[in-house]
Amino acid sequence: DPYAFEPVRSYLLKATSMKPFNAEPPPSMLVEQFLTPADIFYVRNHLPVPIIDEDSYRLEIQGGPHTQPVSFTLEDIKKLPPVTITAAIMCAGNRRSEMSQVKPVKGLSWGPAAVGNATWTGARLTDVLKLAGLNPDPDDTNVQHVHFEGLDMDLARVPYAASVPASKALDPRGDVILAYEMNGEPLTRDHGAPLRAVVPGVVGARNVKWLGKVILSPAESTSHWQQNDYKGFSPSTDWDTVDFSKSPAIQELPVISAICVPVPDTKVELKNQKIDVQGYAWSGGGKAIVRVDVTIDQGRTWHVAKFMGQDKQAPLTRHWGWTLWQATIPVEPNTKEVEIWSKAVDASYNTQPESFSNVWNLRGVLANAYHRVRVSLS
Ligand code: MTE
Ligand code: MO
Repeated sequence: DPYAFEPVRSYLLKATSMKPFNAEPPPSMLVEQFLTPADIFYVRNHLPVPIIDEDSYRLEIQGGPHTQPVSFTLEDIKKLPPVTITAAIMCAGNRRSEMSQVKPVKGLSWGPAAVGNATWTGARLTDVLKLAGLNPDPDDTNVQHVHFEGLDMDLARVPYAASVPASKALDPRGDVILAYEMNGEPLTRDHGAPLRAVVPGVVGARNVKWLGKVILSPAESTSHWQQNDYKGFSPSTDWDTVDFSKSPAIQELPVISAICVPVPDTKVELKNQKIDVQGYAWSGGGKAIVRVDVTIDQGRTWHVAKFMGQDKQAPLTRHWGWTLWQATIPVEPNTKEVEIWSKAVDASYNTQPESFSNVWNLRGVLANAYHRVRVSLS
């Protein structure tokens, strides 16, 4: 059994699949703190967790198709100046279960908690490349993409792999790091120990765990996950007509918010005839969240949420972390039930689509419509 050596996991994680292991925490736990503890941070594995001995671990760097790889130990990486960033990582399939209510989709049935926010400490990718004697010119057309290969492999020994545009990876302000710590602690096995790529502002799938190899390339990764998965399509595209070569790989995710408190379909006790609503919001590409609007009357009245947690130091355009928000909304007397909606606005004034019907896609990715939560009142 290739899954015989999986790590021990928190009982708080709710599994969407066991082999490979995929799980998310109860959404209400996400809003309890700005930094998501590693043991309840969602886990998205495509393959068995690899067994890696830190002492014999090597990271390979390949500068181009015609060069020999250079390899580094974990110690080599740790000697480089450490950098800490706050970044949320979100799966492209976060909130897929809501999209599948419109029409079935293919993919793990994620709720709204396939996302977490953490600090990540490691070496800048650009520093590691310099250590390898590489300092690619931003205009070098032979370096258009940076590939990350994991040490987790399928039965044919094909590793998990993905790539990101060189314009992101090689920009020192892109803040791409090779991380060995999460929230100030060594990375755990489920989150990529001993080293993972953190590509802030970019979909989870490109944040490669158990990093084995970095390759500078003129072309994108040819991996299944880059080419034939994690892409968006028209609501009219079905499995008979889909052509994966026609859509770009998802990189920056669109703006999203979700309500984490109250829990859907529960009975809520009002305080002073008001309902307490809490959630998270985030946008890809480093775009800060500038506003979250909440309504309990289908948008006749929008209440602007208060921000409870946000990385205040981060610039508007390099804001990798999520925003936690809260709203206290007055409820008309004798109301028996409410449907709460949330929508976020990012620094580019992008906002969320109103419903899933017109953003539905066969893989159930990019599920960022208004979040709608129905509760009864006591
Ligand atoms: N890296 C490797 N090597 N193997 C994987 O299966 N899954 C990716 C990404 N990196 C994956 C990987 C996906 S799809 C996501 S959403 C994130 O890791 C999840 O990171 P987490 O498990 O630390 O939350
Ligand atoms: Mo993912």
